[in-house]
Amino acid sequence: MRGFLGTGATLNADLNLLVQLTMGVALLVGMFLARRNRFTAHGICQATVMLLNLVMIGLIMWPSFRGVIPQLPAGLGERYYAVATAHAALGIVAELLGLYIVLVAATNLLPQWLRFQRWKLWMRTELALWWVVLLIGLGTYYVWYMGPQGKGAAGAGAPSAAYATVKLTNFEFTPKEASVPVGATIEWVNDAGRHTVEADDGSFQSGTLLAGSRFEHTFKTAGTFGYHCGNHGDPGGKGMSGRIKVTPR
Ligand code: HEM
Ligand SMILES: [Cu+2]
Repeated sequence: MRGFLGTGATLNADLNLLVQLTMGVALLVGMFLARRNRFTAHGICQATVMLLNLVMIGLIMWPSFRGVIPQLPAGLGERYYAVATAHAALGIVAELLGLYIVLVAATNLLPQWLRFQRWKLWMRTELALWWVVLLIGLGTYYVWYMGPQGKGAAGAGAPSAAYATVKLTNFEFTPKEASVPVGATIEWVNDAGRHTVEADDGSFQSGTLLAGSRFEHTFKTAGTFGYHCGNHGDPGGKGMSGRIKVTPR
């Protein structure tokens, strides 16, 4: 689904953006709680953020990053892949370090030699690293959805290049051929009938779409992707079929 911030990003990306900003602020609030010696509240606050972020990584960020992995390391010369990779790599470190600190501070699970004593050093390092990751995350959002290619023709009511719609009407895909930059999401909207959207190479597949249903796929690789309706078309542009041209950034 299209997001609510008007940038052409997906709903997941917009949700993640808001939750991440809230959690970043929550960690700062948690730091002030510690300064005021309210250590229980501090611990609950910081641990909640660490655990909630595990959910955000599992549900949104890791699935999204999986689309980037096939482009590595060749794609690292491009901003689109480089910024996401730097973010993900540091993000993994920040999350693991955070969980480790929670383990040491809130449980007795770790043996003595795995426990640290210098609380301030560890927690300050984690907070700084977290904010670096957060900022690179904002950078990822900018490059993916708001940069020169991200926003595309948005503004004048035209579909943004980052998010385009193909309609299924009259046993046809309209437009039959769409051209979008890497990272764009195509949403197929079925007006009538029972159809499917299936990549000729099997890389995406909608299942049966009834009237009014939608399906979307994000293209993270450049190339031309033929697709067809499993009920009324065949691979290779036969019958009810279409093509998405994904251009490099
Ligand atoms: C401290 C931990 C982390 C923080 C604070 C954080 C923060 C953010 C923020 C603010 C965004 C921008 C919103 C968005 O585009 O969804 C973002 C996006 C993203 N993050 Fe993270 N992140 C963290 C960890 C990770 C990890 C561990 C991975 C992957 C292994 C990851 C992969 C991604 C990807 C791929 C995106 C783009 C998602 C999309 O727009 O589809 N992040 N992150
Ligand atoms: Cu069909």
